[in-house]
This record gives sequence, C-alpha cells and structure tokens, in this order.
Amino acid sequence: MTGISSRVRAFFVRERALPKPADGERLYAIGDLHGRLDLFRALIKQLETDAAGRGRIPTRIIVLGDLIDRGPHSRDLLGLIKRMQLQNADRFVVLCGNHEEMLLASADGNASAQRLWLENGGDATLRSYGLDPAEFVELTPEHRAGVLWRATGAEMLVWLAGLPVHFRSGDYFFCHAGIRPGIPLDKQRREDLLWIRQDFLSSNRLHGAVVVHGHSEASDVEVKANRINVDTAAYRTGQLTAVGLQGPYRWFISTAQRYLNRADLDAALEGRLRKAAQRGQ
Ligand SMILES: [Mn+2]
Repeated sequence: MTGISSRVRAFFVRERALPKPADGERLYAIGDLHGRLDLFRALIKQLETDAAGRGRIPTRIIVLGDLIDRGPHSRDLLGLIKRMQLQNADRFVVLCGNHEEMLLASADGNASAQRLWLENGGDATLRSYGLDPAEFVELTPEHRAGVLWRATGAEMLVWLAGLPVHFRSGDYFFCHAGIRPGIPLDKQRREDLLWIRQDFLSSNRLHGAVVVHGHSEASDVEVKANRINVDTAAYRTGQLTAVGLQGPYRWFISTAQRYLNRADLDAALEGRLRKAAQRGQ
C-alpha cells in the first residue's frame, strides 16, 4: 500500500514538472507536408478519430510549414489548407515554412531565391500548376515572377505572406525550423524560425518552452528535453507524423505507423496508477 501511494505521490510531483500546453486545449502539430495531399487527408482523418477517442475538449491543429514543393500535389494541398484555415482560423493554425518563403521571394522577382527554390523542389510546385520548369528557367526573373503571380493567384500569395511564423501554447513553442539558442523566444528572427538547422539541433539548452518543429528530416520523431521534431520526410517515406499534446501527455500519430515510445509507456502506466489510486481512495 505504501509502495503504491509513494509512487502516486511521485507521479504528482513529476507531473507538475512536465511541460504542458495551455490548460483546456488539445493540440496536434503536423510535420512537413511537401505536396502530399494524400497523406494530409489520411492524417486528418486519423486525428479526428484520435480526438474523438480522447473526449471533448477544444482541439487545435497546427501545420508546421513546408506545405509545398517536392511532392506532387502542392497546388491542391495549398488550396485545401487555405480553405480549412479561413473556415476555422482559431482552431487551425498554419505556420510559414522556408519553402513558402522561397515561393514568396520567387514571386517577388528575387533571382537567387528563384534559383534556390528550383533546386529544392520548386519544380514540382510549378508542375502542379501546369507549368513546365524547363520553360520557366529560361525566363527573366521578372517574367518568372509574373508567371507565378498568374498561376498561384494574388489571393493565395497574400494569404501565404500573412502566415505566422510561430505559435505558443503553455510550455510549448511551435515553429517550422527551430529557434536561435540564447535569444528569448519573443525576440527570434524570422530567418532563424524558418531556416535554422545545426545551431538549434545540436543545442542542449532549455529554451523556455519545448520547441515543436519540422524542417530537418529524421528517420523517426526526435524527442528531446528541449525540442520535438516531427519531420519524418513524408514526401518520400509516406510517413507523415503529428504530435498530440494535452496536459502532461504527448503522443504521436503517423500515416505509416503508430508510435509508442518510452515517454508514452511511462504516461500510460502513470495514468493507470492514478486511476487505480482514485478508485482505491
Ligand atoms: Mn523546411
């Protein structure tokens, strides 16, 4: 008996120390989509099922950016996500990724951005709009910009340009790539939030919130004390991943595989212990 109650007491002490999103909400953060409309649709269905099984509580979905490029359905995916966001702006948050940034700079006539974009999967986005990348390359930077404005439409570009680059809920901070360690979360530069890699990935500092991000492909979700990476390279692996967050709990949902990692097992065990204790008292 004393064994159980000391474990339960230890659980409550530990639970207070665990990071939590804002009280009274459940969040799902979805990793880099890169033109995979099929996987996005499948994952959204899985999230709906998951949410229904976890009880009624306001639920927010956060898309962590990089909607376009590489995969085949950038145009349709952009259209769908824009509609979903406009229909439910408070519950469906779309963050800008560096690929959206490259498209915006390309549509602005920036020649080096256009080159970088085409070298990084922008050709797939052009094809999704019925454009020929080989012909596009031959145009002047100004002419390319005009083609992009006509293809995507001003409304889409204005929507993309207005996307936020970070979101905060309780002890969690969401952004596309990561943050610059050592700089307060509210002072981060747009460029770092969209592009940063090694300086962030290799940092063991605690940043004042757990940073939930994508941008840097990993063979599996990465869960560290200071960050969670859900970019499982969906465009080529077929595995699109979301992290679910509610109270002190976190779990992963994927189009290819359901994760059950050590933290999930601990949380499940603690949940059972707590219920047993409540029944016993
Ligand atoms: Mn990226």
